[in-house]
Parts: sequence; structure tokens; C-alpha cells
Amino acid sequence: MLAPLTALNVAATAPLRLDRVELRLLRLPLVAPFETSFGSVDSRLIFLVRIEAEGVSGWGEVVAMEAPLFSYETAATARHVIRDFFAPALLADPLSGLDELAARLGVFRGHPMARAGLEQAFVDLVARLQERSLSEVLGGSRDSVAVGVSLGIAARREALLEQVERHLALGYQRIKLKIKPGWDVDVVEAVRRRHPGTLLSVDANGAYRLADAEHLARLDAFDLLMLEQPLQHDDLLDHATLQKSIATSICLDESLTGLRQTEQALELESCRIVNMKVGRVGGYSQALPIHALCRERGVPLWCGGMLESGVGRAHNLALASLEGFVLPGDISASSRYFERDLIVPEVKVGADGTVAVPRGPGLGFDIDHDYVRARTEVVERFDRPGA
Ligand code: OSB
Ligand code: MG
Repeated sequence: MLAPLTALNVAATAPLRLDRVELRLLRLPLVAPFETSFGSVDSRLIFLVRIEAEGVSGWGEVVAMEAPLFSYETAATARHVIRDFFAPALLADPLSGLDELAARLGVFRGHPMARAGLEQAFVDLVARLQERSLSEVLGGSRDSVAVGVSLGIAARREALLEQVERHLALGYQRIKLKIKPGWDVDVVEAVRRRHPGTLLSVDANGAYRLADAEHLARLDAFDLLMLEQPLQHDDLLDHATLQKSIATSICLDESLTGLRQTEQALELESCRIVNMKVGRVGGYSQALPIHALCRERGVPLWCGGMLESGVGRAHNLALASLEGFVLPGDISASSRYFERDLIVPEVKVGADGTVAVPRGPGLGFDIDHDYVRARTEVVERFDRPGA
């Protein structure tokens, strides 16, 4: 049986009256463009959420992109649903904990990334009020988390090989290559030939169809840890069919939009490995039961990434400190993404390919308020009625 949310240890001490929800949009340039099967980006529009209560602030990040490419959500749709529906619902009455917050938002459909940003800010706030670390509040047990790096589609194969080399030298424990038709088998073969012992995986972001099954089976020759999201973003059945015809383990990302979809994917054997993204699944109220489900079933789980700023990355780090996260996460160093991050200290990857889990209250990192302010393009505040 799955633990009820109330047993997940993120209840507020007493019903918490939220005073304010604040949204903040800011753009951070990426140190290098990041290309996937759905396009290339050279900057990240960061969407921060701050929730204030009892004079304390909790921080979260809405990981939606600017365009509806990874999922249907965008920064603009998230802003709209938070402004018009989610924030008013949360500010209306005090909240006893995360389960009540999730229930309050549960009357609305969809928009998991918008919900997750609010859940993150709330859980950080509760942790800070209790003077406990986010990892502790979530039930984490690890002091450090094993990490890998996700490398985008490159202009030339030599450039990718050089990046693989560089990131292995930095200590990363696993290399993930983005693939698409025309940038797959040959590239993977070249990387595998140079690095026979490296943990290697590939991520197609939905670029193939079931008709490509024979082509994808050619990847079986390279001893890949997994093939992430080969088929369409909303598919479970074709993935189950594909999994029967290839040896490489399928890992689902886009298709797992919540607990129910994850249960059904495991039931259908659409995947053997689960990528957790707290934004994609709709927050901790889904992420924690998905973690419990994977542990119960012995399904390997790992923490994905969405090119988050340090705020979202700190949440990922705390979540990945839970016991069920058994494979290296896409939780790379701040410097892999940005010249300067929004948190202090920045996230560093040790030579052993791990990141230390902070033990300070809440996120365990300080927000770099000066830099956040300097970069902010939009701020929107919602106050509790009568506050
Ligand atoms: O599919 O895992 C993905 C980045 C943005 C959107 C989707 C994905 C990714 C990554 C990079 O692979 C993960 C990271 O390092 O943050
Ligand atoms: Mg992915």
C-alpha cells in the first residue's frame, strides 16, 4: 500500500495562513545552446514562485518552457492559471499541510508544472518554519546524490565527443545523449567505442514512432543504461509494444504526467525505468507516492532535470536524496548551465560525480537576491484578501 500523504511528513505545524504568492520571471543566458529533438534554446526564462507566511518565504520554480514543446504548458499558461485559479484558492483559507494544498488545487485539471511550483514553495516554507532541511522534510536519507549530465545534439560528432570527454573528466557518473532521427545510432556507436565502460543513456524526447522499432533495436548493441522517451509524449501502449521488441530498457519521461499514469505504465510494462520530474508530475504530492510506488515495485528511479535555475535544482537535489533514487540524476553543476546561478553557493559536482545534499533549513541554499532583482523582468504579487 502507498503511504497516505499525511504520513509523508510535510504537514505544517499548525494550519498555515499564507499571506502572499509572488511570481517572478527572469531570463538567464545558457553557457551554451541546448539542442533536443524539438529544437534549440540559448537562454532559459526562469519562473520563480515565492510564498510568504509568518514573515518567512518559501521558494519554488515553475519549469514550464516558453513554448509548448516538452509539454503543453508554457510560462504564460502557468502564470495565467496561478493568477486566476491556484493562488486565489491557496490564499482563501489556511492550509494544514501539503495534502490539503494538493486537494485544494485538485478540483482543477492539468497544469502540473504550475502546481508543482506552488507545492515546492509551500514545502520549502514549511521546512524553513520547522528549521529542517528540505531533504529531511521529504524523508531523504542520502548525504550526497550521484549525478550525470545530459548533452544536447551537437553541430558535429567531434564536438560531442569532446563534450563527453570533458564531462567525464569533471566526474559525471553517467552521460545522456540527446538523439533524433539522423543523430542516433552512428553517434552512439562513436561515443561507446571511445568509452566502453561509461554509463551511457539516450533521450529521444518523443522523436520516433513504433514503425522505427527495428531501427531503435540497433541501439541494443551499445549496452545503454536506458532509452528515454523514444515515442510520443502521450503514449503508453506503443511504448509497451516497443519494449517487447528491444533489449534496451525504456525509461519514460514526458508520458509520466502523474501517479496514475506511472502506475498504468508499470502495469502495461511501457517502461522499466522511471524518470522523476517534480514539475512534470504536478509536485511533491505526486512525486512522493510515485517514489513509494517505484520502491515497492523495485523499479529504478532517477531525478530528471528541466534546465532549472538553482532554485529548482535545490528541490531536485533534496528529492533525489530519497532512497528510491538509485540511478544518477540530471542534476548537473550550476556552471554546466549558467555563468551565474540564482543561489549561493552554486551547485558543485565533486570529482566523484556526486553533489552534497545541503542540511541547512529549507532549500539549504541562499537566494542571491541582488542577482534575482537585477535579472527580473516581471513581478506579480497576490495578497491574501484582507492582508
Ligand atoms: O527530456 O530530460 C529531458 C531539458 C529540458 C527539457 C527536457 C529534458 C532536458 C534535459 C536536460 O535532458 C536535463 C538537465 O540537465 O536539466
Ligand atoms: Mg527526457
